Amino acid sequence: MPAKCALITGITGQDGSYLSEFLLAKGYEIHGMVRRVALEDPDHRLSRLRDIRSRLVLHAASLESYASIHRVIQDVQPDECYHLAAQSFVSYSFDDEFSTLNTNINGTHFLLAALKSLAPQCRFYFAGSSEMFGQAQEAPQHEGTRLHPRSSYGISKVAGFHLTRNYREAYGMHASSCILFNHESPRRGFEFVTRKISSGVARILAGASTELRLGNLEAKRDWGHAREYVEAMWLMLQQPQPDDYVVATGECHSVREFAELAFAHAGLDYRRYVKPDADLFRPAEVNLLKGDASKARRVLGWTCRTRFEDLVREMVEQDCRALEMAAKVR
Ligand code: G4F
Repeated sequence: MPAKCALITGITGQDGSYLSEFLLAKGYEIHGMVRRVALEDPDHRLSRLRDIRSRLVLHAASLESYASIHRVIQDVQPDECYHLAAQSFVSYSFDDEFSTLNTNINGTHFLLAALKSLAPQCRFYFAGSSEMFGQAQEAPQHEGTRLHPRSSYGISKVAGFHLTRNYREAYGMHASSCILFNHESPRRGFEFVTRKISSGVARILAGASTELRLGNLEAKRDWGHAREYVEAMWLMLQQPQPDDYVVATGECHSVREFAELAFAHAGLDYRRYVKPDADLFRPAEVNLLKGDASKARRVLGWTCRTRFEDLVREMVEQDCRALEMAAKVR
């Protein structure tokens, strides 16, 4: 049987790199859509793919250009398409609502429309987000919880979620969405709070920094390990019927707890180093996200395995190691 062919948007990111490794191990032929600048600056922009770069086929395209997406889909003719690319930093979406909405909504729409006309049998995955729940009326949140996004990022994900469902219902496409709660790893971007904290601890331990400025310490998130979340993406596309699934750990912790554990792991008291910074608060905060992944467990057989404490430790250790400080980590 010929290898299945997967197209991944956002392949250069945390999830894209884990998903690529997972699919390569399953014998997939993998194509990735990347921005042209990434191909011109591979050391920096393709760093997460360094070890597997020679086994991937990368295509230059932009989420803002239907023509470029159309060309890639025509050339690749994928069996499965994993749409991970987005402007994904919630804070930035307050600074530039227009580009967040344009890129995220149009990108998803362009992909769905191109697949519908060029590869209608292709199975499509959309990376939805728990930010779609926003100001949720209940906890834990599940597939039926009312959506109340609190940022243009959240709104763009709601639009992508509805577009995906509509292509499924209107055109019979195998199009599914995951509602992913926060998922982290040592490959997380430095702008997100978990990596900001783990790398901040490493810098303080190395003497390269004396403090860490953070915004809302009381926000609570459901943090899992990204390596496990990409398994759910694949499982969804192996189902006979397309559908939507929450993927989460079901546990939630505050930013303060994350910081306390991360500093404690390095033998430090976070209260000495973490400085509150009002400028880092968001105009509209999502206070508590906690997911109910029972449908994913029941239908997909998906489970999360990494405990919160182990996730924090792994991130701190990797960042310390990167600064050659591993020996000092307890
Ligand atoms: O790490 P964050 O920036 O992630 P956020 O906003 O929850 O979004 C992430 O998870 C979503 C899934 O739920 C994804 F869809 C999205 O793409 C992204 O991956 O912030 C987490 C919390 C927030 O409440 C924020 O206000 O941490 C709080 N926080 C406090 N101080 C901070 C900081 N966040 C950041 N980035 N930087 C701070 O200094």
